[in-house]
Amino acid sequence: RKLEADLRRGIELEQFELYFQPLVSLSTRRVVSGEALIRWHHPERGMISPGEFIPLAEETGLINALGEWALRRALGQARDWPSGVRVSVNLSPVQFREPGLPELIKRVLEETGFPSNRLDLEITESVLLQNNITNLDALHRLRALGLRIALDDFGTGYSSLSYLQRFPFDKLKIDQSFVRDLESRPESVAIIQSITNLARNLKMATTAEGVETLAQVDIVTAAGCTEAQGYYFNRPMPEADFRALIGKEN
Ligand code: G
Ligand code: G
Ligand code: MN
Ligand code: NA
Repeated sequence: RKLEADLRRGIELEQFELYFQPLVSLSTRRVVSGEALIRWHHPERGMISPGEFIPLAEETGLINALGEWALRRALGQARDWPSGVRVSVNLSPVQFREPGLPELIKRVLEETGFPSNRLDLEITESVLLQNNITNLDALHRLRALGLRIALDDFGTGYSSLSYLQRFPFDKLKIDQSFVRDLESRPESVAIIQSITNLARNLKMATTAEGVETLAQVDIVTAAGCTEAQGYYFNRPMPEADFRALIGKEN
């Protein structure tokens, strides 16, 4: 397959770039973190979004090399940000199958000199899907490095609540599907309020994802979400732009 060969070569040649999307505190309205979102500058096809190549990278195992590149790059860039701004990095469930993942992350933290207490790792529920003791152990070992763990796309998987019983996440990222129709569906408002109450009682922060309108900002703020992310505030942007944005605030 052409795309697979391209991807392999793209990783060797480092044809990737990280964009960053701000996570904004709903109490201070300041940027509290940047989520690293990978982009591929394909030599023939131009910029390709991760939705098109992350699944292939996962099928082929190339996500391990790509994920390591993204982590190293994100930490290297975020090292120069003001110390009040964290960085959020997505981890694929496939990366969790590697027994050496916690060691790898520890090594990248050491090599980049990035303080682990400013790193959030975003994982999805599928990591815990098989009630896999190894994954649970990996999560505990990651947490022991001093970083925080956020559960991404919360509410879209199955039996989400059992995960919260098994592992103390630091944050829930409420999936954008619940935010999208907040203005038209009272059920979504009730769901977001309930997730936020649950999170507060379990001492977890919450990020409302995919916030696009002021009305949505007001609803998720009233519901008690701690942070929001979405086009209303900012689209994902090149690191230089992100740096300029946080530089103005700090
Ligand atoms: O940036 P965009 O909106 O196209 O992102 C699409 C998806 O790709 C999101 O689900 C996001 O979590 C995922 N993604 C972006 N960057 C990375 C990355 O570095 N690693 C992994 N595993 N997923 C990523
Ligand atoms: O799975 P994850 O939550 O990491 O994916 C984030 C994805 O959501 C990225 O592809 C990002 O570009 C996209 N995104 C971020 N904010 C918004 C938004 O306000 N509206 C929409 N439609 N997509 C968004
Ligand atoms: Mn994410
Ligand atoms: Na998400």
